[in-house]
This record gives sequence, structure tokens and C-alpha cells, in this order.
Amino acid sequence: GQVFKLKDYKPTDFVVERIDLTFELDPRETKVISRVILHRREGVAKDVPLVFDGDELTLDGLQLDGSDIDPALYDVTPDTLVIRGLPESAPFEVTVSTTISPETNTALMGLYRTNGVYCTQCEAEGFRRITYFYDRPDVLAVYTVTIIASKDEAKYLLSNGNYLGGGNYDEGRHFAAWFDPHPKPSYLFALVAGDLGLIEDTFTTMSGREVALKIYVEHGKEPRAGYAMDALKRSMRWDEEVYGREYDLDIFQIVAVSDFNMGAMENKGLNVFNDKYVLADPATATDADFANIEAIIAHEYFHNWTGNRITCRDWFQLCLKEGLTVYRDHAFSADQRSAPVKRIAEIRLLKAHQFPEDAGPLAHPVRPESYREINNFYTTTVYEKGSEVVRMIRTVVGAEDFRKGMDLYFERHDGDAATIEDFLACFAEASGRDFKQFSLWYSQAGTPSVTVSTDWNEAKKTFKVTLEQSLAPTPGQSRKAPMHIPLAYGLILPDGSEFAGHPTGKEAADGVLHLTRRRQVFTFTGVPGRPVLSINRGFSAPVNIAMEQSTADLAHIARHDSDGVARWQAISEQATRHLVEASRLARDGRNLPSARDLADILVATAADDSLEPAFRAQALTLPAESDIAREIGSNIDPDAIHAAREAVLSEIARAGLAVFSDLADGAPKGPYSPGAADAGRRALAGIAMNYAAIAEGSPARAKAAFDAADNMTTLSQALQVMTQNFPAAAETRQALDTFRTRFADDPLVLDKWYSLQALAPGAGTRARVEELLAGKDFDRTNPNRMRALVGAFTSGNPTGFNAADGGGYRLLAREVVDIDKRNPQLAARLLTAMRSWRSLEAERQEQARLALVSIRSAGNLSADVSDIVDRMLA
Ligand code: BAL
Ligand code: ZN
Repeated sequence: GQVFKLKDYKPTDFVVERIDLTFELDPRETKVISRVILHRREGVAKDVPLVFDGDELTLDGLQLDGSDIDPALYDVTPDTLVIRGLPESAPFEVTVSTTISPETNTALMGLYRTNGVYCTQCEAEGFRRITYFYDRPDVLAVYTVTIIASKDEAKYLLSNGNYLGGGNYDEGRHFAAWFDPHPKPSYLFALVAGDLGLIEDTFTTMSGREVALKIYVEHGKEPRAGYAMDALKRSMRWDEEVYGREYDLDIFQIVAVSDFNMGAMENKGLNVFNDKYVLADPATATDADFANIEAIIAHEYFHNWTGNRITCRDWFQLCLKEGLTVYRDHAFSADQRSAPVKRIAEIRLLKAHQFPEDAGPLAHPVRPESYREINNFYTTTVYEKGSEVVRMIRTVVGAEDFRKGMDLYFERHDGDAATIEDFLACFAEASGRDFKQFSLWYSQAGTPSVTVSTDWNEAKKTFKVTLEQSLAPTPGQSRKAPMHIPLAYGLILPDGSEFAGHPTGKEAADGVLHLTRRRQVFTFTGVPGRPVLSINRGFSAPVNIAMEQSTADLAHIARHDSDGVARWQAISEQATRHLVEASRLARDGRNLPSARDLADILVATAADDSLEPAFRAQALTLPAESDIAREIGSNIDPDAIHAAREAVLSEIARAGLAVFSDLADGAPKGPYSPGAADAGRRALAGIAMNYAAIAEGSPARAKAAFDAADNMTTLSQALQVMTQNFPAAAETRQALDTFRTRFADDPLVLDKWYSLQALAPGAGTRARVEELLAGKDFDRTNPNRMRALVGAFTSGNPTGFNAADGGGYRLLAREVVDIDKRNPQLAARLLTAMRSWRSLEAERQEQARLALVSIRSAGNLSADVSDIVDRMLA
């Protein structure tokens, strides 16, 4: 396939002024008429043709200023439309007519149908599946959209911008017209038409304008959209208060649909959401679901400024909108909830997903320099590492200059299709700093390692910190330059207080060690007693720290650090070390070391009422098997890791049974609130229930909790304790059956039922997954359902998926090849579960390789899947 390169960027030859679209909706024969007003860009020679993008299109008609174009003057294929002989300087109108079939569009890109509702997804390149156009983000145009449809089939006819008007059309049909005054790229175009339920509200902006807020859901689900509406209003207020950004249309609409490849989409004024991230009530959604809804509603809303008003020049700049918008939604959630607990969850997620991506065959820079299929770059590197890079900018320049830089960015680039260079220039200007070295964060792939050593001189009262950075080669990048790594730190004195001095030298007074050379020494003088170094506090830089720090020193940090995240980091480091060591011994068939020290710390943390419950729950959540595998790095035996972790869990559980038993009953009583405080108490009760059940060796406690549960959080916690620890118990089967019966008509809740079974550890789970896949009502076309079963099994169940016989890999290969025929984007995404295959032990590696080769030889693969499989085998 074709390779697209950042360095080849070139503006279009023609400039689009505006576009008028008319849709006559029909399930199989939707007529699309697109009238585009353009002019030749200055300096472009008069024999240069207009080249529009298409994808699986057929052309019905083509006109220039209202007259049919002579077929000798254009060439058309499903993928391109080339028109010659266009005017030299005057503006002209090209009318393109196409017919498309939403009903048979299973790729869920372009215009498709989901449960009878017409809906679009155009990012990244879906618009070219609707009509021939310049389908690229640097072509901004003003859109007018007219939709005609049968009244029975589509009560609501929606598009971007403000409502112009509508009415009856002809027999049984009606129409609506929309005008979006803000120039936008085609990927932000949206159309939704269908018979939906609606909830409404209003928001008064900071300048006093009233905005109509509408959320459309399937009939009967209206009561489950209230939390999303609440989150939307809080997001709108937050962006005004924190960034001074006001909403800019008369109406903001959200539509929830059940078949969607992504989480949600920020189309201008008309966000389309995966219904999983809209619908919630206490009986059907967990605390995590509520938190995700809040975060994703905010994310899409924040895109209105970071993404829509200022968009990307090309898809290489995807992180310009995504990394920045993730950064903004993180800050929003931190403000709505507990900031340290939110940060801990972010660190966990980054290490669990982004670090492995950066360490494997799919590693790529936050701003990639080439791609074959852009759909494959909506990655945790672009999103989450992209957010970390923005966070580091704030650490480097400070809060005040960060806000100044953002203000400058909004002021200077509003209405632009911008680049990372444009973005960085705003912070350089606001702070007077040079971002040349810092910009390596955007161009060098891989997770840097920082080796830390310290030297305490008791006689001179000096403390020396030596930092050394390195960055391993990644695909296409063998040599790396030293980066600017901002490491927040503290020196904790023997009495638990913090040393107030700074290292000698400039730029050292901000609580951050700025590592810019390969090796650097920082010296502190006048330190009253031997300090303990707390480094990379709050995970100020997304790096691996290698440091010989004694258990006693880690315990000192865990007890005294003024930063809650750093206290958790110290506890987590202790747990990780122990689990890595135990896993190595288990792999060699040796006896496991006592986990007594770790158990003492965790049980003491669990019992410490001065700590917030959500923090205690995080501390008690041991690193996952995949975290341990990542730390070990190579020659991974998932069974050994599982055995070691189980043994450690069990030792902690027995050491703290009394405490856990008590805490397990600590969930808040009374009416459910999704707020952070109650959610934290439920999280602590849930993890305590897990430990207590392990210590008791019985599912009885969890079954009782399941039977008594009055909310989905507790219900699914209890079921998870059973499926994880007692998969074969009669109580577990019974609870699963009850759950299935109770939620038979609720696909989103049923997804949880599929996931919990797919996550049960052990080689036997594959057979159960096969059984579920073969179920007569199992819908392979629904992305949420496939992710819930196949995605959970392949990316969340190390022992099940990596069973030594290779059966898990073969299952995934078969499903990927099958899904690819309908929905390439989903197939490619599921396949990334194998991205760390080279770190497995030899036998499993060979089985994994065979499965990947079988995909590659399947024939007729999409660009999406062949790109992933080729990179994984390279
Ligand atoms: N732009 C794709 C979905 C999202 O990141 O919001
Ligand atoms: Zn986004």
C-alpha cells in the first residue's frame, strides 16, 4: 500500500470556499448532491487538474457551473475524481452526485445505519465514502446541509451548526436544513436521522447567550441520559472558567448510537457517541462507567476549541488536537474528583497500554512521520503520551506561562489548520524558553529510561544526585538524541520533613530536575541529615526510572511524601519489585519469598482512616499480570506470573483478613450517588471483598453481596470476585445466569457479562469464549460486543489468551480475518492485542508468529489489518 509522509505535505491546488450538501435518505440508495464552490490557488498553473478523494464511490453526475462536464475532461474511479480544464482564476461551482448504500456499509465509516438510525463517522477519512471531495483536514469550508427523509423512518434530521428550517417535502417525506457558519474540515461533518428519544436542557454562556442542549438516545433510554447532560453542562462551565473558552453555536447536540468504532466523535455542534459513553443509571452502570462518561463528554466538548476551531494541518498532527484534549479532559476530571486518585489512574493506564506500545513493533512517535493507514494511529501514544507531553510543557513553563501560551494559541490560530510547531511556538513566546530540544518528545518514539544514583556525604552534608538517560531503538529510529526530561522531586529528611534547599546551579528552584544531557549531576548542600530522594513525583515525565532504593527508603516515601501520588508510587514500586522477583522464582520452579513486608504495608494502608478510601483502593490494587510482564520485559511465561501473583494476593489476604472483612462492608448505604467520595468508598469495599474472599477460599461472601446489591457497581464487583477466583463454583454459574436473565434486553450490561467470563484466568477460558461466540444471539457486527468478548479475552486475560498451545492466538487470527471483511478498523484494533508477542517465551512466541503469518497469508486483507500485521512481523 501507499505510504504517506509528513515531509511530503503540500496544500491543495484549489481552495474550497463553501459546500452545499443535499441528502435524500434511503437505506440502500441515498442520493447525495454536493455543490462545491472553489477557486484555483494563486500560482497554480492553469493546466493543473482538480483531484478529489473517493472511497468505494460511484459517480452519478458531474457539472461545472450547472452544465454537464464533457466526459473527456474528467476521469473517475471509486477512489478519485480528476477534473481538467477548470477556470484559471474565477471561482466556479462543481456539482458532484453520488448514490450510496448506508444499510450495507458495515465498515461504520461514512454514512451507515445503526438500529435503523442513519449516522455518520467521517474522521479520519469517512467523508470520501459519501462524496468526492478534498477529504483532508486543511481544507476548511462553510457547510450548508439539507436532509430529506421519510417522516416515519426519521423523525429527527440533524446536522452540524444552527437549524435553518424545515417542513414537509413530498408524500410522506420531510426535510430540514442546517447551516454551520464556522469553516470546518470534512472529518467534522455529521448527519444523523432517525426516530429517537430526546432530553433537553439549556446552558447560559459566560457572555449570557442561551444554548439549547439536546441528547438523543433510543426510545425508553431517556432517563439514562441525565448524567451525560449534567457532565456536559459542567464541561461547558469548566472550559469558560479555566480556559476562557465559550461555546459558539445556538445549539449543542449529542446522539448516542449502539454501533460505533470509537468512543465518541466531536463533529461540530453534533457529537456522535458510542452509547456506552452516554447511558448510565445506578442499576446499569458502574462507577467506572459514570467516570468514563464524564471524561468523554468533556473530551468531545473540549474539542470544540482544541480540534474544531483550531484543527490539524494534516493527520500527522493528530496529537495536536488529541493529546491536548486528553490533557484538558484529565484536568477537568481531576477538578471534579480527587486529583491524586485521578493521576494514579492515569499513570496506571499509561504504563499498562502506552509503555508496551512504545516497547514493541508498533512503536511510533507522538507525531508519526509516516503512515499507511491513518486509522491505525488513533493510539495510546498519540492520545495518552500526547497528553503527557502537554503536561510536561506545563511543568517546564509553570502554570501561569502555560495559560499565557494557551491564550496565545487560541488567539493566533483560531480558524487555522495548525501544526505542532505552531503550538510549541506559543509556549516559547509566552515563556521566553527554547523548545527545540523539548520537541524531541514529538519525534522520538520509545520510553526513555533514567538511571538514578545518589551519594550522601555525612561529613560535608552534601547530597549528590546523578541522572543518566537512554532511549532504546524503535522501528525506523536507531539513534536517539538526549531529551529534556523534567523530573519533579523532593528530598525527604529522616524526620519526614522536606528539605527546602535546591541544587546548586540555575533553573533549579522549581522543584524539578531538568535532565537535558545524557548524564547530569545535581548537588545539594547544607542538607541536615541523610535524605531520601523522591523522584519523578506525580509522574512528571513518562519515563522508566531505574534506581537502587532500599525497601526502607521506599517505606519512608510511602509514609512521609507530601505528594499523594508519590506515596502511591513508592507502594507500587515495592509491590512491583516483589512480584517480579516472585514471578522469576516461579518460572524456575523455586519457592516463593515471603510477602510479609509488602502485606504489612498494604494492610496498614488499608486500615489507615486518615487516607481517602479511593487512594487506599488504588494502593491495594496490585500491579496486573501484564504490568509484571512489562517489568520483566522478555522470555515471559504468563502462567508463572499468574501463579506468583496469586500466591502474593493470598498472603496479603490472609495477613489482613480482619481488616478486609471490616472494609468489605463499608460501601455507602442509602441512595446511590455517582460522586467521587461514594465511588471511592465502593472501590475500597470492592477490593476488600476480593481479598476477604481469597482468604476465606469461598465465594459465599461475594454471592451474598451479589444477591443484596442495589447498584451495578457492587453487583459487578461481586460477580468479578466470583469469576476471577472461583470460576467453576456453583454459586458463580448461578450468579452468571441470574445476571444474564436480568439484563437480557440490555446489550450494554450484557457486554459486562461477556467480559467477566472472558477475563476468567486459565487455559480453559478459551473454550468458554468459543461457546459464547457460537451463541445464536451473538452479534459479531456490533463493535462493543466484539470488544467485550474478544477484546477482553485477548488483551485482558494473559493466561487464557497466551495458553501454551497457541489456541488463543488462532482464535484471534480467525476472528480478525473474519471481521476484516466487514469492519477493517475494528479488526486492526483487536489485532493489536498481540503487539508484545516478541517478549513471550520461545514456544509461545512461535505459536504467536504462526498465527500472525496465517493472517498475512489470508488474502484480501484491508490496508488496516495488513499494516498492523506487517509491522508486527517486521
Ligand atoms: N476524534 C476522534 C474521537 C476523539 O478522540 O474524540
Ligand atoms: Zn479526541
